[in-house]
Amino acid sequence: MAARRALITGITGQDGSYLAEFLLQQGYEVHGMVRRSSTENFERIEHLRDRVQLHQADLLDQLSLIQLLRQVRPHELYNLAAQSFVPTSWAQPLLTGEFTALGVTRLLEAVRLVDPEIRFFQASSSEMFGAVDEVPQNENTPFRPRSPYAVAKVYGHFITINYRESYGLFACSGISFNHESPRRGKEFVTRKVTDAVARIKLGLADHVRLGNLQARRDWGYAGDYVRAFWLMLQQDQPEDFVIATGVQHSVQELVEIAFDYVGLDWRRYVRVDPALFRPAEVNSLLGDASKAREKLGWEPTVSFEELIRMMVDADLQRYRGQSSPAS
Ligand code: NAP
Ligand code: F7E
Repeated sequence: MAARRALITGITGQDGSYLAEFLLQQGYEVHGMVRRSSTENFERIEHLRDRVQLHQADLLDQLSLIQLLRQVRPHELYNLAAQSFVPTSWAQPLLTGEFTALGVTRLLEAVRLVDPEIRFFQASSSEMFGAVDEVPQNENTPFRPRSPYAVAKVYGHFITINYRESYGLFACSGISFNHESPRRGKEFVTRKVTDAVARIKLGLADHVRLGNLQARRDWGYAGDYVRAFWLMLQQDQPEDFVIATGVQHSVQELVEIAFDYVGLDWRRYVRVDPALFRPAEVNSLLGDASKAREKLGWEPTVSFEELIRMMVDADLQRYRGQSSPAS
């Protein structure tokens, strides 16, 4: 039987690289959409380069998306591409809206035009819950977004549901809480901390500047989350799911665990910088993934402590020049 074809937008990002690995293990023919840049940015998928097929297109360019779908004719399409860093969304709100909100409609329009049988996954975000009304948050919790990023994701979420309801597309939205890994971008707080811990431990830095240490998040492991994305597209009916661990920590607890792990007292190295506080903060997020557990049989496998230690170890190895290509 011919292999199923999957197309991933955002394949060069953290989740895209894990999803590509996972789908290859499942026997898929994996295609990835990449945008043109003056230098290639394929670090996270370098170890997969001979097993995935990459195609240039851009979420800003409708025709490029249509042509891409015509060329690949995927059975499953995972939309992971976005401007995903919350602080940048205040500096570039319009661009964030173009990528993260309207980009979803452009892809859905391409699906509708080229092949409405394509199963579509949209990477929605717990940031949509924002200033939360209830704890923990589930699929029915109202959205009170607090950043241009979160507002754009709310649009992406509802346009996905709208195309399901209007045109009968198999379109699903996965509302993921924060998920991290050694491949997380260094601007996000977990990786910023584990990278700094490694540099401080090795004598390459003497402090790290952070913002709000009191913010609380439900942090999981990216490798677990991409499995849930896939499971959502294997169901009989398209539905939306919260993906979360159900365990919450503060940024300060993250810092304590990471510094403790290498035997350092965080208070000597962490400086709180008011410039890193956000214009509107999301103080606390905690997910209820009961529906994913029950209907998808999905469970996270990596605890927060294991995740942070995994990331510190990978950053130490990287600075010692011992990193493996897939770390
Ligand atoms: P990421 O590491 O920032 O990756 C984003 C990807 O989007 C990159 O491959 C990037 O390509 C691509 N991209 C950005 N703009 C594009 C454009 N105009 N055209 C084509 N590609 C473009 O993000 P991630 O952490 O893997 O997250 C994946 C998705 O899940 C994102 O939509 C994010 O908003 C969402 N999400 C993430 C989390 C989380 O905790 N990680 C939680 C909830 C939702 P370049 O390499 O060229 O920059
Ligand atoms: O911030 C606080 C910051 O940037 C987490 C994205 O993947 O998850 C991510 O968004 C918390 C915030 O992630 C620093 O104020 C303190 O409260 O790691 P982050 P995020 O904003 O939660 C969601 C689910 C997504 O969808 C997004 O795409 O940590 N914090 N000090 C800091 N954050 C950063 N970045 N840097 C600091 O120095």
